[in-house]
Amino acid sequence: MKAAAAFSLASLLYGASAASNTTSAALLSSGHVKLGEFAEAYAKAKAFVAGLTNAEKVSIITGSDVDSSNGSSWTALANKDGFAGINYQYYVSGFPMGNALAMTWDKDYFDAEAYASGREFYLMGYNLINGPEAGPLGRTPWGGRQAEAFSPDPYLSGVALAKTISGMNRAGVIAGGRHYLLNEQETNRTTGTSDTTSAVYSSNADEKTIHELYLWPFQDAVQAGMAAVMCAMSHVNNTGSCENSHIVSELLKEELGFPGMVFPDVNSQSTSYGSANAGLDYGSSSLWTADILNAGISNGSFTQARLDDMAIRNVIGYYFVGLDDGKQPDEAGSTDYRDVRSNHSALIREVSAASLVLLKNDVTNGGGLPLNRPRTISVFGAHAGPAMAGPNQAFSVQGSSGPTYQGHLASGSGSGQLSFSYLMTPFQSLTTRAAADGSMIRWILNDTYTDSSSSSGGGMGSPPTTGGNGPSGSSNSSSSSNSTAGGPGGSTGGGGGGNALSNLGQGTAVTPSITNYAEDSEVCLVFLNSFAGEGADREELYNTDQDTLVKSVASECNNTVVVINTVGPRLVDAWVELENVTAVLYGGMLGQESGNAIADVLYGDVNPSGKLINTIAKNESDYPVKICYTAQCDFDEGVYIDYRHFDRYNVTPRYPFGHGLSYTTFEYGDVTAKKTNEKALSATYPSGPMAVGGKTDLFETVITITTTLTNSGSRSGAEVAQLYVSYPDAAAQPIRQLRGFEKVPLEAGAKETVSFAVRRKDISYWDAEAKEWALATGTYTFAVGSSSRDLRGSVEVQI
Ligand SMILES: *[C@@H]1O[C@H](CO)[C@@H](O)[C@H](O)[C@H]1NC(C)=O
Ligand SMILES: *[C@@H]1O[C@H](CO)[C@@H](O)[C@H](O)[C@H]1NC(C)=O
Ligand SMILES: *[C@@H]1O[C@H](CO)[C@@H](O)[C@H](O)[C@H]1NC(C)=O
Ligand SMILES: *[C@@H]1O[C@H](CO)[C@@H](O)[C@H](O)[C@H]1NC(C)=O
Ligand SMILES: *[C@@H]1O[C@H](CO)[C@@H](O)[C@H](O)[C@H]1NC(C)=O
Ligand SMILES: *[C@@H]1O[C@H](CO)[C@@H](O)[C@H](O)[C@H]1NC(C)=O
Ligand SMILES: *[C@@H]1O[C@H](CO)[C@@H](O)[C@H](O)[C@H]1NC(C)=O
Ligand SMILES: *[C@@H]1O[C@H](CO)[C@@H](O)[C@H](O)[C@H]1NC(C)=O
Ligand SMILES: *[C@@H]1O[C@H](CO)[C@@H](O)[C@H](O)[C@H]1NC(C)=O
Ligand SMILES: *[C@@H]1O[C@H](CO)[C@@H](O)[C@H](O)[C@H]1NC(C)=O
Ligand SMILES: *[C@@H]1O[C@H](CO)[C@@H](O)[C@H](O)[C@H]1NC(C)=O
Ligand SMILES: CC(=O)N[C@H]1CO[C@H](CO)[C@@H](O)[C@@H]1O
Repeated sequence: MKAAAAFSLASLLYGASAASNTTSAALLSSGHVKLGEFAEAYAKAKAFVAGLTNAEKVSIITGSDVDSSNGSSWTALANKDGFAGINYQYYVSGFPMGNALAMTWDKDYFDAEAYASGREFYLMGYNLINGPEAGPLGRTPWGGRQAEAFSPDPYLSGVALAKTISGMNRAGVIAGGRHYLLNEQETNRTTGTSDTTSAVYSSNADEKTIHELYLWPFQDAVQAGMAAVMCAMSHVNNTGSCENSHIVSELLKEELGFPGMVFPDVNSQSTSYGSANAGLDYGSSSLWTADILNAGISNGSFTQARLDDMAIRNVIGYYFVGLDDGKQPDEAGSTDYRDVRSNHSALIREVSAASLVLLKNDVTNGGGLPLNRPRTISVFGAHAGPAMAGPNQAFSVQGSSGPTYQGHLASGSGSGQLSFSYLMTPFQSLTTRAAADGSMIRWILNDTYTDSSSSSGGGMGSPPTTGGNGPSGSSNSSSSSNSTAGGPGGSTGGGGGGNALSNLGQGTAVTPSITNYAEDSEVCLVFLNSFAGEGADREELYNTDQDTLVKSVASECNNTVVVINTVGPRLVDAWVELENVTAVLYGGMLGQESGNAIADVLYGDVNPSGKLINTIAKNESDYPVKICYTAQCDFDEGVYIDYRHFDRYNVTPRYPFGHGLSYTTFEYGDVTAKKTNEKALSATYPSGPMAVGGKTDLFETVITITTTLTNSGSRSGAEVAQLYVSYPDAAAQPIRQLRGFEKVPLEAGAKETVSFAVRRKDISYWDAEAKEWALATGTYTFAVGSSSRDLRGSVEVQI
C-alpha cells in the first residue's frame, strides 16, 4: 500500500513531462500498472536508485559496477546463456531442451526442470539468464532454433514459458524470456559482414496475429513474474526489435504491464535516444554515456523520468528473485568445479523419457514395442552411438550445423547448446540391457554403410574377428559348414559378400551389412536425427540417406523400430507405412540421459506419454511457411501456422498436433461445461484493473470443462487430455485451438475426473479496432481429446 502511494506521487513528478516515444504509461513511476508481487521489489529498487547520481544510473544500465559515494553499491548482473543447462560451463547438467520438455506436456516437469537448471545457474553465480524462449514460436518448420523453444501453439508455449520463468526465478535467478518479438528464423537475422547489400529481415505482422499468436506466450510469462526480456536481432516493421517503441513500450510495458528490464540480443541496439525512448532498458556504454544522456535530458531528446525508470528496471529483478539476500556464491570460472548437479540426472532421465512420443506401434504379429528380452537386436545409424569425438562439439553460431549429426544428438547448437559432462548414448544403454537380458546385440553405427568386402571378397569392410574364442565358437559343425564368416578361430575377417545372406544360427560373424544384420534380427532399431541450431536454418525436413537406411533395414527385418531425435518436425513418409516398420519413437533434444531415457521407453520401464508439439506433415509442401529470403517478411498467413493451417485448408497430416500413443489405452467420458462467472461473460471487453500481465480479469476462470479419463488397458500410464475450443464465426478464429491440457497418470483400470479451467483470455479474440480482447457472442464448442484430430467428446456453451 505504501508503495502504491509512492507511485502516484512519482507520476505527478514525472508523468506529465514524459516526452516522445516512451509514453508515460510505460514508466513504472506512472502507477499505470498495479505491481502486485513486484511492489516490494519496486519499492527497494526505487529507494536504491534514488540514492544514485545520473552517472551511476548510467553505469547500471550499461552493465558496470557502482560503488556510490553514498555507500550504495551495485555489482553488474552476471549474465549467462542457456536454459536447459549452462552454456559453456564445466561440470553442469544437460537437461532436455525446450522442444523435448514441451513434448512432456507436463506442467510439473516444466517447473521442476526450470527450477533444477536454475539452481545450477544460481550456484555457479549467474544472476540473469538468457532464456527460456518462446521466440521462435515455430512459424516455419525450417527454423534453425526450434530445439530451444517450445511449440508453435501459443497456448502450450505460454504455459511452458510461464512455468519455466517462474521455476527459474524461484531458484533465485532472473530468467530473461527471449527473443522478443517475431524472431522466427536465423537467415538474415544479421547483415553479412562482407555483403553490404544484405539486410536484416523485417517481420511484418498485423495486430491480430501479434496478439493471438506471437505475443500470447509472453503475456502469460509476464503474468507469471518474468522480470527480464531479451529483444531480438531481427527487425519488426522495419525498426530494430529493441528500438521499436510499439512492441517494447506499448505492447510489452503498457498493455502487458511488464515491470522488468528489456535487454538486447547481440548487436541489437543502434541508437542512443531512439533505443532509450523506445523502451530498451539495458544497453551499450558507448551509445549511452552520461554525457550523451544528460545532454538529451537538457534539450528534450530524453527525460530524467525515463533514465530513472531504466535504472529501476535494471535492478527490480534482482530484488524480485531475492538476490539481495547476499547468499549467492560469486560467479564461477567456466572450468571451476562446484557441486551443483545434485540428483538432477534422475530428473533429466525421467523428463526425457516422459517426453518421448510413440508415433506408431503395431503389435499385431508380436513385434513393435515394448521390447521383451529380444534374442537378437541390431542397431543402425550414426545417431545410436557416440560421435567420433565428444561429448561437446565446438560452439558454432552462424555455422552450418546440419542437416544430420554423425553421432548421438542430444542438444541443439548455439547459445542454447548444452554443456555435457557426459552423454549416455542409446548404444551404451542398449548394450547394458542386452547384457542383462542375455540378448545378442550388433551394430552398424553409420547411416550409409556399404560393405566394401563384397567386391573384393576380402575382409576389408568388416570388423576384425580377432581370436577364436568369440561367440562364434558356439556354432556347431552343421551350421558352421554353411557359414561364410570366419567361424571359430576365424582369422580372415569377414566372408565374401556374395554369401552374406546367411541365416541366424550360422555363426555370428555374418559379414556386416545393413541387410545381413537386419535379416538376422528379432528386432532392428534404426536411429535418425535432424540437427540445426542458432545461426542457420534447417536445410531439409527429412534426410535421404537416413530414409534409405530405414528402407534397407525394413526390407529384411519384419520388426523394424525407428527412433528419431530432431530439432523440428521430421517427416517420416518415405517409410512409415511399410508393414515391417512396426514402431516409431520420436523426440526432441533429450540432454545427457538421452540413451537411458530411450531405452527406458523401448523396454517398457516407462510407458510413453509424450505428445507432438507440432504437426508432422506428409509432405513438406503441406506447411504454409518457408524461410524468407527477402528484406520484408510479411506474415501473410496470419495465425494460420501448424495445425491451424492444416485444419483450415483440410490438409491431412501424417501425425496431427497433440498425437502420441501409449502401451495402454484410455477412454474419455462425457464432457460437461459450467460457467463459473456469468457476470464476466456478459461483458464483451475485460474491465479489470491493469496489473502485471494485463487486465486482471483476462486471467480469471470463466468456464470449467470436465470429463473423465479411464485407463482401459493393462498397464499404468499417463494421458495428456487436451481441450480444443471452437469460437463462433464472428470471432474469425481457426477451426479449433488448444486452450487447456492436463497430464493424468493412471494405474491400469483407474478412472479420474479431469477439469480444465478456461480463462477469459482463452475464449477471447483480438478486436483490432477496439484494441482489446473481446468475447464473441454465440456458440462456443469445447472438445476434449487425445490429439487435435482425435476428439472424444464435446460440449457447447452459449455466450
Ligand atoms: C545520497 O542519497 C540521498 C538519498 O538517499 C540523495 O538525496 C543524495 O543525492 C545522494 N547523494 C549522491 C551524491 O548521490
Ligand atoms: C538473405 O540471405 C540470403 C542467403 O544468405 C541472401 O541470398 C539474401 O540476399 C539475403 N536477403 C537480404 C534481404 O539480405
Ligand atoms: C507497423 O507500422 C504501421 C504503420 O506505421 C503501424 O500501423 C503498425 O501498428 C506497426 N506494427 C507494428 C507491429 O509495429
Ligand atoms: C540534443 O543533444 C544531443 C547531444 O548533443 C544531440 O545529438 C541532439 O540532436 C540534440 N537534440 C535536440 C532536439 O536538440
Ligand atoms: C532429488 O532430490 C530431492 C531433494 O533431495 C528430492 O526431493 C527429489 O525427489 C529427488 N528427485 C529425484 C528425481 O530423485
Ligand atoms: C518375423 O518373422 C519371423 C520369422 O518368420 C516370425 O517368427 C516373426 O513372428 C515375425 N515377426 C513379426 C513382427 O512379424
Ligand atoms: C559411413 O560409411 C560410408 C560408406 O562405407 C563411409 O564412406 C563413411 O565414411 C562412413 N561414415 C563415417 C562417419 O564413418
Ligand atoms: C546344431 O545345429 C543344428 C541345425 O541348426 C541344430 O538342429 C542342433 O540342435 C545344433 N546342435 C547343437 C549342439 O547346438
Ligand atoms: C545350408 O543352408 C541352406 C540354405 O539356408 C540349407 O538349405 C542347407 O540345409 C544348409 N546346410 C547345412 C549343412 O546346414
Ligand atoms: C519384411 O521383412 C521380411 C523379413 O522378415 C522380408 O522377407 C519381407 O520381404 C519384408 N517385407 C517387405 C515389404 O519388405
Ligand atoms: C511433395 O509434394 C511435391 C509437390 O506436390 C512433390 O513434387 C513431391 O514429390 C512430394 N514429395 C514427396 C516426398 O512425396
Ligand atoms: C517512432 C517515433 O515516434 N519516434 C519518435 C521518438 O521521439 C523522437 C524525439 O521526440 C522523435 O524524433 C521520433 O520521431
